[in-house]
Amino acid sequence: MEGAQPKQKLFSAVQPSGAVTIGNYIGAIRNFAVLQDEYDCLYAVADLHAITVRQEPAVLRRNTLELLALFIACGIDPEKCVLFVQSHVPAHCELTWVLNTIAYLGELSRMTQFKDKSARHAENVNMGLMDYPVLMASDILLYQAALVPVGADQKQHLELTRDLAVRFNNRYGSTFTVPEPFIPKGSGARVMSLADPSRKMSKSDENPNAFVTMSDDRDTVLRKFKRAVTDSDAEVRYDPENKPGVSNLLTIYCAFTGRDTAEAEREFAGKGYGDFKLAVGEAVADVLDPIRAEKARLLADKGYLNAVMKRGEEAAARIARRTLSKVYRKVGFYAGE
Ligand code: ATP
Ligand code: LTN
Repeated sequence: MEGAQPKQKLFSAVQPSGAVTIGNYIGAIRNFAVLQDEYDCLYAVADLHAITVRQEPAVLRRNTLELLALFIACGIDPEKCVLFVQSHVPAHCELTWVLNTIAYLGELSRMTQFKDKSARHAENVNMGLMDYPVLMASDILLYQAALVPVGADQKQHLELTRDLAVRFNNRYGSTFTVPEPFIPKGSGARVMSLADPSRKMSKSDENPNAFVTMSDDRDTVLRKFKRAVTDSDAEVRYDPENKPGVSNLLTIYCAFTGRDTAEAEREFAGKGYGDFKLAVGEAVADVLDPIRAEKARLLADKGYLNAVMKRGEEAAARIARRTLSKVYRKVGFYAGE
């Protein structure tokens, strides 16, 4: 019966830490719009997370607005969802402090992303980098989210979030909803680098040909796919073990066209890699072109974006405050008589 059951809450976020890649899009952002009718969705621009690696202040400010515009251009409707900037809602930092007291150094230092980023930013292994998953847990738990759409690389952080929620609930009484990850099925959950298909596609890769960003124009997209690493046996076949480059291109092709792997293999049977790469590039550019145009249109209307942000902040803060008050009460903070 329509309206009989309140919708479940869903939360996700993306860091404004640079150009958003087609990996971010396939693994996360694309699903945000798909889920908005079925769930009560909150989506954040995770600027607090972004400063765990060094950011240029003016660039961070610009990227925050760009990411908000991109969310909307990718189909997230600010009338249906709560769309906000993480640092605008102080409860994220406040809950992080409390959760820090039940998070163990051992579990945080074991996180793959912490180990990776510590190695990549050896000159700046700061506390924030280690505490990153606790802040992420706070994001999710503040809104009592049941579902969290993320790419496969965030699964470990989701598990930690669940552990912290259960630990808190056991110690202080039922407070938090224990969330489930929502990871896209199959290989689309992890888009690999075009230059080295053994690594995930990452916007912080030093080689710009390794990734395609959501703002790359058609020529750039086609050029990057033309240069993508494949192999020497000239057969378009899905075999991630032995043909990681071609398999990654097939994954991308299928994600952008809605075809399944077998269909795509048939389509390119007997064709060379040149034709295949061109078709992948065109499929991607066909999706990116209208998104890029819509994003540019939105960025020209700052007043609108600021209004969306403000409305999102108010709605998010209201929900977050409720959870935080409950947490403060449970841990024994004196609130007056
Ligand atoms: P970086 O690559 O700089 O470490 P990131 O892209 O992993 O950053 P976010 O911008 O916060 O970090 O990621 C946003 C979302 O995109 C997350 O849900 C993440 O799981 C997803 N994601 C990131 N890279 C990929 C990828 N290569 N394939 C699929 N999903 C991805
Ligand atoms: N760490 C995430 C971004 C992020 C996030 C969240 C995702 C920050 N807070 C809460 C889901 C829920 C990443 O994708 N790199």
